[in-house]
Amino acid sequence: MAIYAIGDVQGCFDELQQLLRLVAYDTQQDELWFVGDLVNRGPKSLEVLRFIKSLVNVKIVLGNHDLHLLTLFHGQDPLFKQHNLEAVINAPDGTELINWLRKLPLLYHDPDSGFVMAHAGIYPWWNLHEAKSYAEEVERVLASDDYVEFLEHMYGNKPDCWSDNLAGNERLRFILNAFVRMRFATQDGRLDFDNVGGPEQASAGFVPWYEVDNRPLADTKIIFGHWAALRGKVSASHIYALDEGCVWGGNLTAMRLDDGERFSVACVKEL
Ligand SMILES: [Mn+2]
Repeated sequence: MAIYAIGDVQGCFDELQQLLRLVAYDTQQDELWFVGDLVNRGPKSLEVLRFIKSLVNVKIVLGNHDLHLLTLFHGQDPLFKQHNLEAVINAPDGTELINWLRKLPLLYHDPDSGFVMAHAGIYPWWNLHEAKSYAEEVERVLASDDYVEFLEHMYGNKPDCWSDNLAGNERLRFILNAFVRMRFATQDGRLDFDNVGGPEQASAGFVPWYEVDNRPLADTKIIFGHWAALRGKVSASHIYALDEGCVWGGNLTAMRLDDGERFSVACVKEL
């Protein structure tokens, strides 16, 4: 049995199938992990959702594009105009897919392998216990019957710094943003939600979140996606970036957790 962690699929269904053939994926024996952003931008989001939902041995965390889909499905304007998710929104099994999606976690920790997975990473000042407990606060709301009301308050770049005193929607928004949108942080706790560039484009005073000093999780193996500009390359130890930007003409990548070997397929260009 092997575990393969797979980067942001973003609707790249054909590349996902190619990748699974490349690793000789065995549905019975192997386990797949997905770092989130299953949908949007790529051509086959509906096929990706149906396929991943059908898997038995699978662990998934939510990404920001998956959350955009929830918002769009409920007819709200997500302040994020570009999408090609109509096929999911209009699908006969759309409600079923949405109800499955919104109950997925923000954080997954596997005690056996020691790996932790979250779409954008773990806020550098949280230990594992805190990260799990804060993730659960948002997961409970998304899984609840009145989650649509929360979607209206989900968007925004403030607050950009954690405080134990945060409450209500501000608290939930910060936790969610940290798990699904984080890239750069200052050494004193602030996140930059605007800059989508690579590490060399950090604004003054900001570093990639995994380079913050004295992270409590410095010795924990963290798998994340989201940051396509990294192209899978991070120099920090125990940090595994899996988004190699398939949807931007890069690769879709899987990492075998047992030995760290990476497998990639190139983006299929639509003619
Ligand atoms: Mn993302």
